[in-house]
Amino acid sequence: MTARDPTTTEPPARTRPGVLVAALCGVLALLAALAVGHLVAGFISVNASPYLAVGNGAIDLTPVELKDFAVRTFGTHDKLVLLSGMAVVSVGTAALAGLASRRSPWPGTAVVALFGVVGIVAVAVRPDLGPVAILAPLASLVAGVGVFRLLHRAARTRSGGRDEPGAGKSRRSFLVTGAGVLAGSAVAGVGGQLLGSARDATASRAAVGRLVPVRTAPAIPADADFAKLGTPPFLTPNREFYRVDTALTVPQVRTEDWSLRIHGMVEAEKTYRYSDIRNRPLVERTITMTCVSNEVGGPYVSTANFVGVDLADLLEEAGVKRGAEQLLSSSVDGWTSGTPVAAVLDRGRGTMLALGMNGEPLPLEHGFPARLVTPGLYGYVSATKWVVDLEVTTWAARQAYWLERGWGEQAPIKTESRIDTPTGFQKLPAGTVRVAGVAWAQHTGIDKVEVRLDNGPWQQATLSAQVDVDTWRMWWSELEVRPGLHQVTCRAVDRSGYTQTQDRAGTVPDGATGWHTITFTAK
Ligand SMILES: Nc1nc2c(c(=O)[nH]1)N[C@H]1C(S)=C(S)[C@@H](COP(=O)(O)O)O[C@H]1N2
Ligand SMILES: [Mo]
Repeated sequence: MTARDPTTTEPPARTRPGVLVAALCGVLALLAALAVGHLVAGFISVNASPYLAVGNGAIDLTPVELKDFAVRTFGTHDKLVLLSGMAVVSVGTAALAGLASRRSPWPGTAVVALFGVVGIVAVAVRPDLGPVAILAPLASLVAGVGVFRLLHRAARTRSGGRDEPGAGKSRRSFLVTGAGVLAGSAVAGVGGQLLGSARDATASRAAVGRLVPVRTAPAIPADADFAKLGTPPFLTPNREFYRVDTALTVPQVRTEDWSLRIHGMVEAEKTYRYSDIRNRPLVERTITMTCVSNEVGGPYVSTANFVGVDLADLLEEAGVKRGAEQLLSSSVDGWTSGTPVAAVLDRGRGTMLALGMNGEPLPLEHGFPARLVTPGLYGYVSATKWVVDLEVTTWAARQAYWLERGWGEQAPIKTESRIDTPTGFQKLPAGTVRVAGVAWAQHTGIDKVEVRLDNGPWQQATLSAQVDVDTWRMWWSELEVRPGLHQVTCRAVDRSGYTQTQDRAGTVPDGATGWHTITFTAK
């Protein structure tokens, strides 16, 4: 190392920043970029926030098998897992970008700019965001590049080596700049969050008040479930109702901003405002919903009292033209679903445009202000949440979200049953063991549930009172077991005479089949 005379007037030499400092340049620039993007998104829409937009883009691009795996493995935590995975990858990349820039700022600048471009693309392709939304990832790009250059300069400005007078000064200048970036990011991030939540739909939901149906659903009899014996309660409380959707953040739609447009193969296009629907005579129906991603024995089945109007009424007002096959419904976030027009117009089925659930306006995550519910069809072809658009069309003309990803066009819910008690690998005293669970065959009804121990003879379980053919039915039975490892299996028979098949099928393309078996130990 050449010694320099500190009194010379030559400009300060640039040295390579240390490894930690270099990595921090990248990570802090990423943080600043995301925070500034989040702040700008606070003025536009939370979904314009680059991190969420990229996450939503990743969800839409994920291969169907992987998504199915994620829903099965992580359940409702699938989104948290995705966001955490993205955090690890982006922080890692940003750190590497910083390290690659110890000599020249250009590699890091390029990577940070590339992050920005990915954010811009992710926002640009979202159907629920207008062109103004691009401002958020654009602000991220500018902030990211600017902050990276700033930190890089602060880290490299030195008058000489480590043990020379200028070194301490440079470290201090990096620390001061870095702390400033950190504080600024925190302010921007929190500001974006506050702005975003000020625009949420919670207050609008609270203002809806009670949705009183003119026709309430029949009261649920006390013997509709065997909750004391280990079945779920008949009605699923809203906060326990399963949730499946592609939205990383719950869409925020206020009743005053909501409208539903009906168009396509109709005689007259119609647009309804929230008050138009709310002021109609409302009906209430008890319906068991099921997700096509529910594995044998899985949790994605729940029951609620839904309040709303008959969707057939609205379609008839618009006048469905001959040749119409598909009702393509769109959510405010661009998700789509295709329901057979025949199923919607079938008065015996009772497809609803629902506003309420279990005595409350729809919870935000279950589709507030309005959603579709169709008894007997899996949710992805029938239950659009945050619904804003209904297009009457054909199957050939339009393909809905999951159909583009390999799932079936027609998706009636399959007859299934599940054991809730005992749970897998539970240890129980030998002797009399109680088995309990649920069975469903929406739109047909459950006729019988049978259980068997260790491939022994089938024995008939006791069924709960039937509430409706569109709802699940609970069952229980008792088995005599000796000490040891045992298996209990159940199967349902529906009212069409069909016995639930033993053949194992996966969830793709139109729902899992097979018998649910639980292994337990008796002592
Ligand atoms: N907007 C929107 N609606 C949607 C979905 C979605 O991803 N986006 N998922 C559907 C699926 S796959 C199911 S099973 C049901 C689940 O409704 P829930 O979350 O209220 O239980 O919503 C349906 N409606
Ligand atoms: Mo689903």
